[in-house]
Amino acid sequence: MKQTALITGATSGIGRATAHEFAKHGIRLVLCGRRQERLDTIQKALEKQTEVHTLNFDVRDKFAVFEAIDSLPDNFKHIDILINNAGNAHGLDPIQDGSVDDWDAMMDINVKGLLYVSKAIIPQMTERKSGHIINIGSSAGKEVYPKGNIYCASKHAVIAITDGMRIDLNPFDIKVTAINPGLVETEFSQVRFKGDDIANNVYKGYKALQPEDIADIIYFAVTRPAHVNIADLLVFPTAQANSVTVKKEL
Ligand code: NDP
Ligand code: 8X3
Repeated sequence: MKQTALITGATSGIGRATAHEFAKHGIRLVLCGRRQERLDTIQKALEKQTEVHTLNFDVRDKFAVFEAIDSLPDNFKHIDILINNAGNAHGLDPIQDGSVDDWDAMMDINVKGLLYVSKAIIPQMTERKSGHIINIGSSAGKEVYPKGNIYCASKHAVIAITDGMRIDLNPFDIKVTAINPGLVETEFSQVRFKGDDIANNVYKGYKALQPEDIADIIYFAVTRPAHVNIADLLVFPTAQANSVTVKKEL
């Protein structure tokens, strides 16, 4: 039977690449994000390959999350695969100089937003005793790097939540996976540095992961046999050994 995937943060980067990868394989798509124009463009491109429905909401707004997911038409309501991908870093500052607004954004989007979307989807999965939840964590959820403080905390929380989900959803045969990338060339640094030129240098001098590399891994994870769950995966570009060790040729 045709599967349906709901992807948050589908307007850019890893989420958009995953939408393209899933569409190639005929997976029905519910694409979420705040930028409607982009959702429309992606929908138009992918509708040649699969059925696509878009939802426009801010994951920080719990009422909007529940309302949007509740509004899904019958042929998109049954979600087999949830990709909790929406998220970003906001700022890169020592803790003593950090902006409270940046901290709020990271905890509200990366942690609480992921929880709201999960809360809206999990009941149908437990009822059916099936489903696959993939949370996009980060290498920043495995180690803390200088000035990474709250972003790293939010991604450590994503990994803890993923582990907790896997335990609590174990009686329901629901797979739960964390995929934790290192440096991926997306709009991530544009958002982190708020459009500052620094963002243009983050991926220079080495070959960073591309969003398609992560999409490929996500597709691999969702196509394992029923008895196989990729629980937790850390993936770096070859040039990266950890958060602060990157072989650059500038
Ligand atoms: P992008 O900035 O390219 O994409 C982020 C996506 O998240 C966009 O589609 C954006 O959509 C969505 N988003 C952001 N804020 C909200 C919000 N408040 N409500 C709804 N959607 C939101 O970055 P990436 O593709 O790199 O990031 C995707 C995930 O991967 C994030 O969780 C990030 O932390 C993680 N990650 C990224 C790495 C990297 O190096 N790039 C490495 C490790 C993990 P819109 O603005 O339209 O709402
Ligand atoms: C994104 C990778 O190293 O900027 O999660 O935190 S990093």
